[in-house]
Amino acid sequence: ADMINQLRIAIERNEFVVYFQPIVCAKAEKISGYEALVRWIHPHRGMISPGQFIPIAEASGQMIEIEQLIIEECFKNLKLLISLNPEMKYVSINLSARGIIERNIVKFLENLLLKYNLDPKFIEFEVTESSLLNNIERTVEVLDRIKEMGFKLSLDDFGTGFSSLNYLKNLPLDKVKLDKSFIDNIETDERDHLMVKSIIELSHRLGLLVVGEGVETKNQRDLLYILECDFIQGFYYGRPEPIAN
Ligand code: G
Ligand code: G
Ligand code: NA
Ligand code: MN
Repeated sequence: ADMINQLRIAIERNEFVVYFQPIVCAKAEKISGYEALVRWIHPHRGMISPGQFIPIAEASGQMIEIEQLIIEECFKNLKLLISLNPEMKYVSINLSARGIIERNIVKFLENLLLKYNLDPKFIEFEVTESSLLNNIERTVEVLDRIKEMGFKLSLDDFGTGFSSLNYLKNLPLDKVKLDKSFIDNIETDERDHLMVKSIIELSHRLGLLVVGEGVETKNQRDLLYILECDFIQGFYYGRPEPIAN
């Protein structure tokens, strides 16, 4: 209850800061885009990670408001990010299960595009398999709509949920993000290596690009490159960081 109160105050004062982690083109080794990862800067307790407060905010119904603050922050920062790095192509924003089926999400996004005069091609939304489990029909409907508006869409944490292949077939995706758990042992575990190889091949055949997540070593990067993974994200290239301005 205390946390819920503090979150309410945090929303009022917008104590949330968006950090950006680079997503790098595997071939050119240049930054292709950034994933937006939120942090709560509490006035007394300092930085609180999303793993600590998102589950509570989701349960209390506060996530929608927080998510809208985050999305607006990303729209607001986009021009600055582009000016710092003219070659970057998108900012990728996590969308929660509730956020997707929120009644006004489409209208909210339309208004923000107008307010910041932005081209939607610079924004990508990440959805996870588990966030799609309930209300799949409504979810697909909204994601189709978001895609029609010109935003990009990726499937996050791929391989950790259920019915993954079904989603690859039925969602209007541009990219698949291969979960860190597959990458961790790619050098030593033959089966993980084979899974990654097969998922990349399958994704490409379906016309989807692939991001390898949680890449921490040069060797992991090199292996993914050989397997024709399109993009690399992880501490090897950079941690999530606030924009310097
Ligand atoms: O940023 P890591 O640095 O700690 O993020 C932890 C988890 O929180 C990840 O699963 C990530 O997807 C989730 N997360 C981070 N930022 C956001 C956000 O802005 N919105 C949503 N829905 N999830 C986020
Ligand atoms: O669930 P999602 O994939 O959206 O969240 C990404 C999470 O992974 C964030 O918490 C982010 O800080 C973290 N992350 C990104 N790159 C790496 C990495 O190379 N190693 C580790 N351990 N975590 C990473
Ligand atoms: Na993500
Ligand atoms: Mn992920």
